[in-house]
Amino acid sequence: MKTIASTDHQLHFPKGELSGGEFVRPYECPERWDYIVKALAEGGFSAPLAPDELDMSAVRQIHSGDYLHFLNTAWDQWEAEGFNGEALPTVIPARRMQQREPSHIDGRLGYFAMAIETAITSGTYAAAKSSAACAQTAARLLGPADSSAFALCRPPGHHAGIDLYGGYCFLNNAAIAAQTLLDQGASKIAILDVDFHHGNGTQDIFYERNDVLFVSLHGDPQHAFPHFLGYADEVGKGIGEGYNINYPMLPGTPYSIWGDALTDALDQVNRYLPDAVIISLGVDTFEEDPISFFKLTSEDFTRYGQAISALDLPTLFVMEGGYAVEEIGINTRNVLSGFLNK
Ligand code: OKP
Ligand code: ZN
Repeated sequence: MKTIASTDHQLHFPKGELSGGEFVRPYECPERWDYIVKALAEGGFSAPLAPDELDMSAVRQIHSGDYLHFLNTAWDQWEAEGFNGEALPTVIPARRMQQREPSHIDGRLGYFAMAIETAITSGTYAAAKSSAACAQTAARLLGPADSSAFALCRPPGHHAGIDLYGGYCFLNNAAIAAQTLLDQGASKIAILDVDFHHGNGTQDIFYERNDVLFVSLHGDPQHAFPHFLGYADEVGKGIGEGYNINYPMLPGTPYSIWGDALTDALDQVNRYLPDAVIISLGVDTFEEDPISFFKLTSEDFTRYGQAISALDLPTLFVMEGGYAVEEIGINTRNVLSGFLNK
């Protein structure tokens, strides 16, 4: 299995994340990437390949033009305003307020934010584009020679919606990969999101479409970020009805319960008869993850990698979260080795 990864991820390294009312060193940090590369090398995986240049045509089908313009200009406008810190929103268009993009950068940040912990810095958009390029290049690899691939994306993508950033995400890498496969001639793609957090962005993007099935296993939004999406009664809309499936689970969920949800989710993917499956791979379901509440062990990652391989479909793994940094490499590798049965 080839890995696509870019050192340009380093262009995004905010100093602070707003957490528990304090600025802390971001959980989503550059070393996450290093630990994964190291564990893959130690496991005998081939060295990562750099992505091709991002083709924006797939990106423009996923994200709105005003949102992409915002990402392209936010940092420069923030700097021009003379602010000293990293760009964070402070005001949000809440209920009964105007959903209209203002000119001032404070208003623009709030208009496009779905959460306010995530800073934009000078290199953020370049890093986000390199991350999306990894997913797109890996998607293009899928074919007779490569039945699976791993896109080592950083920053992650599944919280980024049509016109929303936050939860460490700016461009929805998995969605861009799915659109790339559709543009290449696939007719149906399934996205299975096993990150601890609900993939609100991916759900948003495909909610009214039936050419992408979105299935997500995650912490119940009553108890877990992103709190405002991810309930089981969100089933899709219009022609998309029936093509969105959520499995919210409670604090303390062990593999005995999570694995049953996965079995059901894999059945749903099978029934859809997709041309390929994209796994939004977050390993923050790990028992020692500092910001999550499932109880999967390192061995459980191998087990579920094996279960995914039984789909017998072209499979693209797209990296999302995982914040137990010293274990992120092992846990990620275990999923991929389980999948490859090695
Ligand atoms: C990104 B991905 C918990 C705050 C959560 C944001 C989490 C983003 C996760 N107190 N903050 O899905 O792994
Ligand atoms: Zn997550």
